[in-house]
Amino acid sequence: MARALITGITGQDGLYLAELLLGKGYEVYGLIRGQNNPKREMVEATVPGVKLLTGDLTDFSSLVRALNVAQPDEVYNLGAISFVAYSWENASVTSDVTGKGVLNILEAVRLYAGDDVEKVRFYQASSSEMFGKVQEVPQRESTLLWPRSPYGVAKVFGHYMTINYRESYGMHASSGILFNHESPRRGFEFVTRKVTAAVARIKLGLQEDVTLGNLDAKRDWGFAGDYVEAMWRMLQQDRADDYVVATGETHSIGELLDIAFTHVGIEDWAPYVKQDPRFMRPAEVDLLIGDPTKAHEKLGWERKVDFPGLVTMMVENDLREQADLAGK
Ligand code: NAP
Ligand code: G4F
Repeated sequence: MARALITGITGQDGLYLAELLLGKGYEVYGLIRGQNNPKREMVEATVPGVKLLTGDLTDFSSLVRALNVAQPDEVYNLGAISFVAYSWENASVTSDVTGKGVLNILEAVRLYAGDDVEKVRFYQASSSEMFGKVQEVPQRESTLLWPRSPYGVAKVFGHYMTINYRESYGMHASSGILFNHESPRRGFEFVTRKVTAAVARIKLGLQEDVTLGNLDAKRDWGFAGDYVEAMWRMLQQDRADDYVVATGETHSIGELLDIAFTHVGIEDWAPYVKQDPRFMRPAEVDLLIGDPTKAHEKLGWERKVDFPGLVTMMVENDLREQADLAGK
């Protein structure tokens, strides 16, 4: 039975990846941080087969201990401070976790594997946020990186460190440059979930409007359940490599609002949407669109859920969830 260790098990991708690996018969370990993490119960209820180990990406010895217990064939490093807006106000801790945390786990894996350098296959959760002030449209694996946020800068460090461990030590270390991916498990701080939860609450009469930041931003949005499949496929290749995972389409916040509001029968969303500079960023990534050709050709990966399907899936989930919460 193959064994895997996932950091970031309490997050959106950690849960989908754990479900995928459990379904394939893996023994799955998840790293959970903090002395009484409030998400522990949710993880135990959602993916009951996962064995939880305590540890933190900033604590090297906790990673070594987790590796010794889990004895994994595959390590998926999904743990990070992942909210871009937060990273300006918390740049130092973002660098420690999202950047240096990658070095910590790479080094822990290298020491754990010893002479048998390919004993463990490693996945790093890199991000389209690394493209920042985009130098090419669409963005591909070779596009020059120009991050625009402390989060993006930390991800660039982790990305190049992963490549460096592959080239220096021969580690089977791959980096997935994933474009935005969303789901009913997305955190409420991200714009898609903020919108779908608000639309559901407006429809149910629980909220009057929603306040957003930059409505001109465009993203290449896919479904998280599709994207974890690409992570797993990367680690099944004979050679480690880097891959862009994206839909190849870009959509604006306006299109997101159109689909979400229309789905609950509201054609004109303007009266329900306010703007506040509070949600604007000091520097913005305006146009993200990925070229997933390499992932299609080498991994045989294809997305299954399109943008309208994703948004309506999230609105439907939030209608149920918000009605339950309100006792309706
Ligand atoms: P997420 O829902 O925000 O989950 C982040 C995870 O990291 C959580 O489990 C969190 O644990 C954990 N974490 C935070 N600080 C940690 C620390 N010091 N040590 C260990 N774990 C820590 O993120 P996601 O959407 O699932 O994304 C997974 C990964 O892919 C992240 O690295 C993210 O940056 C990257 N990524 C995401 C996207 C996207 O669109 N979703 C796109 C490209 C790349 P707690 O719950 O305890 O805070
Ligand atoms: O949903 P977002 O916060 O996602 P963002 O910044 O693109 O980051 C996500 O995707 C990255 C991949 O490129 C990941 F690496 C990262 O970990 C994370 O998962 O914001 C999307 C866009 C931005 O342009 C933002 O300015 O939406 C715009 N936006 C407009 N109003 C808003 C809001 N974003 C948020 N969070 N909240 C708003 O009210």
